[in-house]
Amino acid sequence: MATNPPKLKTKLAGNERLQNLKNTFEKKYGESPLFYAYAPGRVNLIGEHIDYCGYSVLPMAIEQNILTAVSVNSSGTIQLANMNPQFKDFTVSCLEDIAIDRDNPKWYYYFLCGVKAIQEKCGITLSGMSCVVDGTVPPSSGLSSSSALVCCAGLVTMEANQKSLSKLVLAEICAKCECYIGTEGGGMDQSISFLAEEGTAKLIEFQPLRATDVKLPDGAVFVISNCCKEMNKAASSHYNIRVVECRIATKMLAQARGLDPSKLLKLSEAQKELRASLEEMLALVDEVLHPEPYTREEICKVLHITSEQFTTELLSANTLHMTHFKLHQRAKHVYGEAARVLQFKAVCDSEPAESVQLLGDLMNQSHASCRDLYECSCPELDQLVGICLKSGAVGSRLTGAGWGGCAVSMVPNEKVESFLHAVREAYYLPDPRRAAMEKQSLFVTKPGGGAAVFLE
Ligand code: ADP
Ligand code: NG1
Repeated sequence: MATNPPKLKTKLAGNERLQNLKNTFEKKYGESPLFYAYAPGRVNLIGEHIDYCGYSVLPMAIEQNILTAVSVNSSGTIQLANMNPQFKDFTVSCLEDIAIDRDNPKWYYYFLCGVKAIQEKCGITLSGMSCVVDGTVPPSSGLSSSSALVCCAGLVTMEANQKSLSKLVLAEICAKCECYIGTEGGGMDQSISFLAEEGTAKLIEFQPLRATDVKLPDGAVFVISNCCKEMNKAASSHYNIRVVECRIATKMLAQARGLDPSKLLKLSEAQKELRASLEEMLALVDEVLHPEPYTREEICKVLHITSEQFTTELLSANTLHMTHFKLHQRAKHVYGEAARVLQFKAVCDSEPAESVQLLGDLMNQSHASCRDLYECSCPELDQLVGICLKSGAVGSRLTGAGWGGCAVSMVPNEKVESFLHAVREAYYLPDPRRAAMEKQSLFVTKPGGGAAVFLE
């Protein structure tokens, strides 16, 4: 259904975070906020690094979010401030096109991605705004702080300019606009940030974008644990390298089966064109792609393209340096992970007696695939996942982009207390830096609601 994000009445009394935000806003701008908006972060339960290949994913929104207080004015500028002093103030003209510097991914450029989404969609001259942002999603930790910020900014800009867009449209345009920061993301994070509903995880499908409820089993909870190593996607090329490898693998599979590779970009498109099952695609990968890394020369030869075409058509700005490409391993992960998402959903739907164990097994297989085939884990995450499993989790895996950030574990209800205690003892307390971060790094999470506007 094409519904808009909700507008809720809220009381400031008793809400310390909103009250603090309001006080800071008033001190800074000498007026009261007109409204507030928030957008949640998310934890992806299964389906890693497959959204940009066109495959469905299974996230849920978390309680941590980006919250913004806003007033509207005729200054011709957008003024941005942040409750966290690490994120410096920024002012930009809203009468011109919004420029985003992808070589320098400062926090306000993420906000401006959301602003730009509305400017482009509605084709309007934007109103001036004053904003103060307050975030509780740990940055660069796989819980989607960047997209929560982009989505919150999109919602703020829509509301400030009195436009009306559905959650689906907002999710689509924010996903497209976050790419201006330089990462070629797939749209999972923006979709769940707008389409989440309290109490349920969602299967997110793409083209067309759709979100379906997934009822999680009653016998277990999901626990997030941060390995305390950050990985900023836009400031590194890890993420886009994987996007590029998947794009090239698509073309190599297409070429081997007599399809026109120039027309296909995503591994799901190759599957669709070949009318094959995921199992058949896995067999095709084994048959067609070799496990040794491919060189540029070999790929150009197979695809009958020049080195210049290779650079302009296949690479992105921050992957121009790449010389070797692991196509077999990446494609194996993607088709295998896409199948695991469908199996996870099927178990949740059919609720067999051994649901928790079956889901845990799928999560463990997902982590192994991310670690060994997709190589998006890191020693800290592997250590943490190992500790979580030893501490009573039935399944544990990295969540989000990886190379740092968080793991998500499925823990039977009766073991939660002993699990938290054991992980604290084994992973956090022995290291003073981790110990200092433990409170915000290890917590039980439940499916939360999506982005909303608040009025006092
Ligand atoms: P994630 O996996 O959390 O989405 P990214 O590395 O993609 O991580 O993005 C993190 C960036 O998002 C930060 O470096 C910062 O620029 C921005 N960001 C995250 N949280 C906030 C916040 N509360 N306020 C301002 N900017 C934020
Ligand atoms: P995080 O971990 O939030 O940075 C990123 C991508 C997702 C998805 C996951 C891996 C963006 C904004 N987010 O999420 O689209 O590909 O990695 O599954 O690029």
